[in-house]
Amino acid sequence: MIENNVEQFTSLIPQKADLEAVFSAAEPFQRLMSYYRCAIMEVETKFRVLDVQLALEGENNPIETIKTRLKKPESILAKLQRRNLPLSLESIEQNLFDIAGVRVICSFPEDIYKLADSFIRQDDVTLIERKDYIQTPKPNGYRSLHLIVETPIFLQQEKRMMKVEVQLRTIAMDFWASLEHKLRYKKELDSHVDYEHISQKLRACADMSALLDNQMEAIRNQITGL
Ligand code: 0O2
Repeated sequence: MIENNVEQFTSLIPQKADLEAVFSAAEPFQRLMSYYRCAIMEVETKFRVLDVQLALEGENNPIETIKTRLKKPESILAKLQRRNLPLSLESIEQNLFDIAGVRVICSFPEDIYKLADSFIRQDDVTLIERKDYIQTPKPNGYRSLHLIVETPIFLQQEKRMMKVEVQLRTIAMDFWASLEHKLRYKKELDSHVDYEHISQKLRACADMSALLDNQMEAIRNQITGL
C-alpha cells in the first residue's frame, strides 16, 4: 500500500532530464512569458477602447472591471504533464492557449455578446475557439463566454502572433465562479462534507444568478426603452 502511494507520488515528480530542459530554458521561458504579458496588454487595451466608445455612444460603460493573469510556471508544467505533452517552449505555444488570460466583467449579458462581436471583428484578431457556457452552462452551473484568439504584438524587429484566452462574464457570473472556485479548493482539504448535496446547492445558486442577470437586464431595457 505504502509502496503504491510512493509510486503514485514519484510519478508526479518531473523526470530529472525534463527539469534540466526546463531550467536550461529559463531565459527563453521568461522571454516567452513577457510576450504573453504584452499580448495581455494589447487585448486589455482593445476592450478598454470598446468600453470608452460604447459610453460615448450614450450607453453606460458596459465593462465593470477587467482582470488579467499570466499562468504560473508550476501550473504550466502541471498542465503539460497532465496532458502528456513535451516540456518545451514550442509545446507551450502550440498546445496551451490559456497562458495569457483576460477576464472582462460586464454589467449585463447582452453587453457580453456586443463586446465579443466587436472584438472578434477587429482585423488583427483571429478567433481560434469560442465556447458559450452562457447559452449552454456547464453541468455544475458555470456560465461565461470563452474566446481563444490570436493577435499580434509588435516587437522591435518583428511581429509575433500570440494566443490569449478571453473570458467574458457578468458580475453575477463572476460572483458565482469565484465562490465556486474557492469552495472547490476547500474540497481538497475537507473529507467530512456531503459534496453531492453541495453540488446541487451550487447549481441552484447558479440558476438564481442567471435569473438575477435576466431580471436586471429586463429592468435596464425597460428604463432605456430597448
Ligand atoms: P485558471 O486559474 O482560472 O486559469 P483547459 O483549461 O483547456 O484545461 P477546458 O475545460 O477546455 O480545459 O477549458 P475551459 O472550459 O475553457 O475552462 C477553462 C477556464 O475557465 C478555467 O481555467 C477557469 O478559469 C474557468 N472555468 C471553467 N470551468 C469552471 C468552473 O466550473 N468553475 C469555475 N470557477 N471556473 C471555471 P483554469 O485553468 O481551471 O483556472
